[in-house]
Amino acid sequence: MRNQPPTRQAWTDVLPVLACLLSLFALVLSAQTSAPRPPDPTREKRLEWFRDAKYGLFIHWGLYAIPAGEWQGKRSLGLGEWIMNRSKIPVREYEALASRFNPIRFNADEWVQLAQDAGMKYIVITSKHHDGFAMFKSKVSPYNVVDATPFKRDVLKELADACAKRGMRLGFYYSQSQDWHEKEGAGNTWDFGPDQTPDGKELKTYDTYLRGKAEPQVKELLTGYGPVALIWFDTPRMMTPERGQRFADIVRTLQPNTLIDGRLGTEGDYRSTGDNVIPPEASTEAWETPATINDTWGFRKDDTNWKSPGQIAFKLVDIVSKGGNYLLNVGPTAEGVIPQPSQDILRTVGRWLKVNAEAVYGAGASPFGDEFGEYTARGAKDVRGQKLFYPQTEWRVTTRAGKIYLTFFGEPRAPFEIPTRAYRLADHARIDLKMENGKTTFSMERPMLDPMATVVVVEFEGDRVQK
Ligand code: FHN
Repeated sequence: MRNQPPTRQAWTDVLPVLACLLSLFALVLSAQTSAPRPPDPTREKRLEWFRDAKYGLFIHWGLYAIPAGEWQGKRSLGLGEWIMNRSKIPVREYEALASRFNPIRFNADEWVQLAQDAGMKYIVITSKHHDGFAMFKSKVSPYNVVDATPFKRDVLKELADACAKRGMRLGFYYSQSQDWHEKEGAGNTWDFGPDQTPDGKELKTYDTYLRGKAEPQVKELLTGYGPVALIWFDTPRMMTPERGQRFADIVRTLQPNTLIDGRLGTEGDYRSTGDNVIPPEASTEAWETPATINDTWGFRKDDTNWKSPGQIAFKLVDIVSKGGNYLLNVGPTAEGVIPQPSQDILRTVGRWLKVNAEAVYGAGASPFGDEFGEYTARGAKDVRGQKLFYPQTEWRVTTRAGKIYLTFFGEPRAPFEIPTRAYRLADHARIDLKMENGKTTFSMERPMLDPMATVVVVEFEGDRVQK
């Protein structure tokens, strides 16, 4: 079907069976990932806004923004927020960064405004990353932004207020398992030795940390900042289902509508893919790809490997056409500024989204799938033993009742076969159709109206055309 969606007759035939196709996709995917979940109407209700939102802003911000990828004059490789681990910085030295944290240019309203300009529908910020430092006022540990820094302002509170004022949903990233500041938390092997023996026997009294810091801090997040859209747990090391359940119970008890991501260690509300991983196929299960705009999450001064607006727009539509959400990250500086290139990229995509919103927010997944690409016919596998997938990136399909959106990222090479009544979403210009060999086709006007991505809308029930 490459470059050839079904003809008009075929579409009317195909549409009633789309639901079947989608459930087939879901079956295939769930067979590959996890067992299908039993239907849960309460979870589905909680997920309603999330399924419509599609696009969120991830913010990784903490003390690591100060060294910004360099420790004692030496470049520290890896992710900016992992510097304490990568450079094996002792707790006593790393925590001294707190006395230098004074991001006087932080302005919560501006951050929320950026997310809105970018067309993002929710924000998720690191409330505590693996370094153990809380970006909120915590009674549980003085190692927090109010009690340990000259800044003395509760970053999360300011952001929560700005979000409430502007109608933006706010969620909190919380590293429940790794806490390199705490003797009994997971991950700090350079100060406190290994977490476990090679055969898995725990060497730390991990539950002391969980019950003494992580669980009470999650309670603080759920009681002091208004409605919390979601808690984004991460890297569930040593998180048995029982331990995970304790967090889930806290969330469900304090804020039953708060979503739990897929990295708690017990079942959450939706599936989180690997970092920057976009699955090759669609799924009806709710899912989200967390992704970097350059190569790091926390700010690194040497990372300028920005993805272009075109790449971001493609990934967003690709994800939406597979039924998922895109949580795209920025890493603010130690002064509290979101790097200008990140802002420019996000706003450029935001301008595209303003005119093409209909194809994205609340849109359904592709009923087809051929356009995603294909697995290698020779059965070659990658290093993880997964079958190699060759993605196609020319166009994607999203849907809404009575409409199919064909988003083109390049000029289609051959005339594109479609049913009649098609128009460009950005300016509602009718698409000229041709009859060729008994098929209705169109050729994209060249150059494309928007070279980044041009959306063609096909309305398949004639009477409903609103042009
Ligand atoms: O270790 C973290 C990493 O620093 C970052 O927070 C990402 C975001 O998805 N999560 C972990 C790695 O998967």
